Amino acid sequence: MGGEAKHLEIFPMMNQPQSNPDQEDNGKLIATAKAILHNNIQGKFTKPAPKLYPHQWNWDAGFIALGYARSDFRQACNELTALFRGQWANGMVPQIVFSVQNVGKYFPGYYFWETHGVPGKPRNARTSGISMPAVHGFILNRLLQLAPDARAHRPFFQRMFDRIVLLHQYFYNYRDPEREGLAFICHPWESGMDNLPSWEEVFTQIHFEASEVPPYERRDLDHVDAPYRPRKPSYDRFIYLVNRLRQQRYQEPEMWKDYPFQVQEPMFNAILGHSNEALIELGQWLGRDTGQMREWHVQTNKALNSKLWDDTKGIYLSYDRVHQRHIPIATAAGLLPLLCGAPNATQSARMVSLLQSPSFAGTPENPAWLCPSTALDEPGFDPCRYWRGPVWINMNWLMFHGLNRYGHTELAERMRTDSLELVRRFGFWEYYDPRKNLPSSQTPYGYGSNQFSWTAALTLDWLGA
Ligand code: 2M8
Repeated sequence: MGGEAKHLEIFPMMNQPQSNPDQEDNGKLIATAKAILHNNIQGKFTKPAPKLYPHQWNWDAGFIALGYARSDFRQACNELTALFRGQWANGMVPQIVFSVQNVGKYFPGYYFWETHGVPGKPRNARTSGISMPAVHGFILNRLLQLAPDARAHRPFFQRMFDRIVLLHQYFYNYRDPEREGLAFICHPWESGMDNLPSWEEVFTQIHFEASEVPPYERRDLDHVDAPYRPRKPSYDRFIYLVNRLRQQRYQEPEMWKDYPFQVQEPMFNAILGHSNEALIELGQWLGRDTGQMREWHVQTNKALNSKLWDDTKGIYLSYDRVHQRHIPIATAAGLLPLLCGAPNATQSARMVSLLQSPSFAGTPENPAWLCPSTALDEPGFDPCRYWRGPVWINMNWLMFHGLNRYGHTELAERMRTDSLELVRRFGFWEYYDPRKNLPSSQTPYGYGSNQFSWTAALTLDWLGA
């Protein structure tokens, strides 16, 4: 049986009719997407972008693995293997595993993080000192479904399963001190959605002297214009937090005692929850005891609802556990508990109507591509600035699966077609302007890095290539 036919069995949603007039166009998209991934390969792993991100990033590696799953399964496995070389003894998988070849090309680089010699950090990998969303469980499960010969790859799946369980143990042991079922993030970079207006709300509560921000020089602005990237005050705060962590030599749990940024975020926990479910399935296949994962899964879903659901807005919100307050900002991340099955039918219906409302979909006069990262009517919304409003393909991909899970297949399909249309019209950008009606002279539409790896990889996954 060919790879394509097998794929159609597993993902019936993606079964495209033969007469699709976009077939030829899809062929070009597929070829370009594959070339992008190929060009971004750096030894054993694939960089997120040619220049802006010259190392291996944590959740990028997961999405990127899917881009290889059908055409080069070995490379798909390499991506995860390379990332987990950076796993710390306590289970933490770092946000970045640095490539020795690209020293000095990204800030903050390995030396800035000062993780060298930190107890528990692997000696043979250069890493940052924080983590990222735990996509690896459900990525591994999809790889199992797509493996050309799953039994032959059983040792890989076994190894990765153990590593991922260790990562989940880390989140539940070190990032959930009250044993609520919700892991906290300690830095906006851990959310993957670095510049959400939500983080500003937390930052207004954190006070520090200018002298507590070590001197630094940004490299991102060498590649991307300033209006599309975080502003200086945000960057100062990012660096202030890194400095706090490195001063503590990353020693958990002691360092959390008076650490000011501890946020329970819905997407981060929904991803963890969805990966719990995947680990249960994988564990069954491997003949492992999955009791612990079942407990995690139930508890996380419960806590998402009891603590992060906002019944007035009809969306999940982040909770700042240091300042003990919810952050009342609607973001795409607040819809993503659809992914792990947390919402009940009423909650999911409310989120679906919010997603179709002017808050996310715009109005007939000013329609939007789905899905803006920050709701269009939030004061912090900015259509061009990183995570403040632009559409991200990985968020859409997650949302697509969440919506399908709840039977909202039409809306899921819109998430997919909007994404593919953005890529087709404007190229493989890191993020896209959500406004549909802009005159083409007014904006480049796509922002950040072009030839962006996860945009290419998830396009391939959606097209079954
Ligand atoms: C962006 O984050 C990095 C820091 O981790 C940066 O801006 O320098 C985010 O979009 C993040 O989600 C992504 O993983 C990373 C690499 O693509 O870039």
